[in-house]
Amino acid sequence: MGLVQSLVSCQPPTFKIVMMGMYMVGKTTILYRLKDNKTSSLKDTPYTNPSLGFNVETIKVNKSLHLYIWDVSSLSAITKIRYQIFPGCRGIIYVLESTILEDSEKLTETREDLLSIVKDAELDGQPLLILVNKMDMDKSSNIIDRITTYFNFNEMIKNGRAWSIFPITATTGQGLNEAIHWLDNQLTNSINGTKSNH
Ligand SMILES: Nc1nc2c(ncn2[C@@H]2O[C@H](COP(=O)(O)OP(=O)(O)OP(=O)(O)O)[C@@H](O)[C@H]2O)c(=O)[nH]1
Ligand SMILES: [Mg+2]
Repeated sequence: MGLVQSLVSCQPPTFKIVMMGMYMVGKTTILYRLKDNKTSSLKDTPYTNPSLGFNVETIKVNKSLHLYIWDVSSLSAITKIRYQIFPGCRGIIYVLESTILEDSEKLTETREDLLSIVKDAELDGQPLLILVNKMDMDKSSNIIDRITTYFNFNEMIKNGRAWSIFPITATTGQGLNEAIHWLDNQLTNSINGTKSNH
């Protein structure tokens, strides 16, 4: 729903968001955790299968903002079909695992994937929320700093794009509210015409 239609219908604006990341990092778990909005409840862990295409859900963040999140299968990066859904997107969620620094193959693939996303003209300037998922599996300290340093996000994400990185555990919902709150702020600022960085 566009902004003008939202104002006319008194419905909150709904922003199309694309969520991407390598295979099995937890994208679909995040989507259904957000949809159910059941945080800190281990027994309600969403059940997922490897996604073949897209999963799409409307997430009612609050009374003034809804997100229409496209969970894009990692396979779609290989088949290039994900580019078809980029038009009209207003924000990006990129998911990594807390254990990524231990997997050199995934590190290389992730760097290439992220670079292609930040260079994509259709997604130019859109806020980028980086989620480091599976924090329950993290055995090290300062993993967010170490991942940020490894990828050199400050250098990689240029052109004044707002970005931020949050630790989460999708199975429990830990950290998700804070992360989505950051995205909510970016999108609300874009409606109000103000711009903030991370
Ligand atoms: N330990 C742990 N496991 C998780 C977490 N989030 C997701 N998982 C598990 O990781 C596996 C993959 O999760 P999915 O949500 O299907 O991952 P995906 O990124 O959608 O995978 P593709 O659709 O194949 O790209 C599942 O077994 C999840 O239960 C988490 O925070 N901690
Ligand atoms: Mg999936």
